[in-house]
Amino acid sequence: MTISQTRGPAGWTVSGLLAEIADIGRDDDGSYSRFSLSPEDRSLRQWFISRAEELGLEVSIDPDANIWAWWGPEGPGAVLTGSHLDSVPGGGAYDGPLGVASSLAAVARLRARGFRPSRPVAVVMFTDEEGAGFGMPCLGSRLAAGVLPADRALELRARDGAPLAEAWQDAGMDAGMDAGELGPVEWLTTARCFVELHVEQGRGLADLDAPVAIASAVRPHGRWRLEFTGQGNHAGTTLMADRHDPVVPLAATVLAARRAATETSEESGAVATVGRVEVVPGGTNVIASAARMWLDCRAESADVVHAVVAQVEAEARAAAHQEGCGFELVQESWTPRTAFDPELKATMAHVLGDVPELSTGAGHDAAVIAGIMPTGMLFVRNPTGASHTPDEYASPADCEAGATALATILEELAR
Ligand code: HGY
Ligand code: MN
Ligand code: MN
Repeated sequence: MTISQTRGPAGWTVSGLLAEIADIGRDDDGSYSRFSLSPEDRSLRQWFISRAEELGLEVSIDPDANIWAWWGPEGPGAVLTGSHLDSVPGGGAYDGPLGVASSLAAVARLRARGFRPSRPVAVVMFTDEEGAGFGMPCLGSRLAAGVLPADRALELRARDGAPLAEAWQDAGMDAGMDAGELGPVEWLTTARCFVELHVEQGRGLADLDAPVAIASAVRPHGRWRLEFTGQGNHAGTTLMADRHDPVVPLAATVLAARRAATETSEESGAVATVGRVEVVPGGTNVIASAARMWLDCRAESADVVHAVVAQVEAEARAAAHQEGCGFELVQESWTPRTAFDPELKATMAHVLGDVPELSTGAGHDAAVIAGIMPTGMLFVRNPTGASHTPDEYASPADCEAGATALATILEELAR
């Protein structure tokens, strides 16, 4: 069955594909919450599998719950493309899905024009790139690349507290996902390369007035959990002098993070964010017994990230001590600075002609996969420059320009 019998190449527009999933996981404010292996994510996974099969691709799910759609037999020397479908809480419509939809549209174009790859091509949908499902960003790609040990992954819990293995069990996806087999995907090290298309998460292309860019590098970044423990008590009967309120050092630490990054951000590009806070037990009339916050810190250089985090940790420890509270800092994830493969970048630049090159402060599965094979990225213009918010946007014309560029690159790499 050729694709033209089902919907023809025109039916495989990026906007058309994105429109098919537009209602999945959409919140009232138009943002998206699609956490890995949640019911919303399972609907997205089914969508991806059905579209890939409609394209005549052979679908398999690896033990890390990544889904691979093969054009040609699974085998060595494969050209890989794809991205993720999961989102942050309140995220946008394009971060991840644009890459997956563009990969499907690019393969549809190549098939429609009769291209026959001389090597296997696969489109991948990676598990929990945002880490909003199980607390580890790029969970699926880190496991598949062998940079996250299976036993560390098995310690992770879903948002509802369920152990990861249980969530795998309950996901009810087709055979292949087995938490008991979590770990490196052997054939991955034999692949030729990986190219990920992604909506730009900044205004670089808008300012350059260009639809597509090639990525040069991903800046180093990491996540730390800071736990403050105190003395829970009654809000009305506990004198101020008798309190050990963990929310107080937490609040001081949020301000310390802001200060530490701002002090150096001009020259170092340092950014520090506290976007998630938990107070236990969380009663209006209850002095908390514990409070935890997550720090996301990034900069041009890893040294600066570590210096900012060290300063925040010192101030957190001092504030906790002053309030008679306990304190612990745990690093939850780290991605070193990733410069994409120069040769692959040159090939991409050669086939695309003169497109700009941009680095990014956003993390991607591509930054993980770059550790085990030549990897490149394509960015598509986002005129708002906003991301991880419903304001994230890419015009239909730019989406098509991205898919065309990706198809050209895949044809060159797989010829
Ligand atoms: O956090 C990031 O930079 C990416 O969106 N996961
Ligand atoms: Mn993201
Ligand atoms: Mn992303």
